[in-house]
Amino acid sequence: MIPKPIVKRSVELRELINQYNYRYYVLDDPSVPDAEYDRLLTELVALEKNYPELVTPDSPAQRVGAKPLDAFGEVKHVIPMLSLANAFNEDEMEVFDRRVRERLNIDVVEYAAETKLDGLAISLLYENGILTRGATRGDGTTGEDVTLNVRTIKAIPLRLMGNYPDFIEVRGEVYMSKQGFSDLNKAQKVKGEKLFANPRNAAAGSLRQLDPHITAQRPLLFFAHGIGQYEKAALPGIHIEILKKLRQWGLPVSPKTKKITGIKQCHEYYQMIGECRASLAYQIDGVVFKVNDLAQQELLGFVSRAPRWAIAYKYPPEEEITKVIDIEVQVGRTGALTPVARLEPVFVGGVTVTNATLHNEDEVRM
Ligand code: 5U1
Repeated sequence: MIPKPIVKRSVELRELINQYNYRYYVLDDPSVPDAEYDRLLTELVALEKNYPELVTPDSPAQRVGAKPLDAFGEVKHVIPMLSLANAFNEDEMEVFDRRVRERLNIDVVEYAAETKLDGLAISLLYENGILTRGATRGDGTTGEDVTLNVRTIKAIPLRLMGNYPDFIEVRGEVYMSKQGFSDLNKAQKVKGEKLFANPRNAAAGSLRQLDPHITAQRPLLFFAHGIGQYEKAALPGIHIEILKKLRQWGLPVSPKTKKITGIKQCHEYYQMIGECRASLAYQIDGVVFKVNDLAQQELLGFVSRAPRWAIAYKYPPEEEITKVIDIEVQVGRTGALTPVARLEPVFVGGVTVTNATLHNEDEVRM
């Protein structure tokens, strides 16, 4: 028999740690210093080590612990994970809005406006409030089972809070902040290990590790932006309201998400996010507009693996000016010669760039 005060303390610790996680990752409003959080987690790990009967799979002390896998299993997405059609300028955005209005036979469309993170699409399954599966998008129909790795991401709750439905599939993006990426590359350099080209590659490479202990050391974050399978009766019929629910259940949702009306507000949102893009803690490559009403989404349907009710309005790549200090010629394994420019370090898109492969002689000469 485990002494009652020990059981009580373990329950208390789990609740406190989950609450602190919520404040940190969902509300972006930390309520305790990191050292205090670490102290409580260490205490819980020790309790669960001394009394293994106390262990519950959703305990915050059980995020890491699994042995490395030989390979990832396959996951079939019951509802395919779609991609998004793109707009690259105002005209293309207006064509999208006009088509939506025409198909729905309405004058003005209400949209949910979101930032488009440059991360890795992921599906999270919660059964009776417990995270039971995490899967990558893969080809949209079949992804990889990365449950053990997803469990190590502190921003992803192992147990939902409040009045959650019995069954829900949450979809979103696993990503790395610009700072997390820079710190990771510094640490990789010190260890003499491979550097990542950008935060997206770093997030993807970290989530696809066969050893969850490695994933656990990587600064991965998560934003939810939608749902897959769900019980219809359990959720509101408005996308923005669903995101509010996800947030209440403990899932991080981008604070930039906004309800807007009509194409003029689409342009204003695009402009507003564009102006603060460089100062965001994470990389985005555009904004996403989704028809807010789920019944209207259903009427609009899909075309070639992309919904007709959503569009990604892309920003041009971030640009900076720097000086070429030198050009070296690298010899590949096959003997191919590649000129590489050594650059005066320049900070662009959250990354310090020091080298550039020179693929196109015409552009280099300009
Ligand atoms: N914010 C956001 N990103 N993103 C990517 N929402 C969102 N929705 C997506 C994708 C691929 O797809 C659904 C519209 C199907």
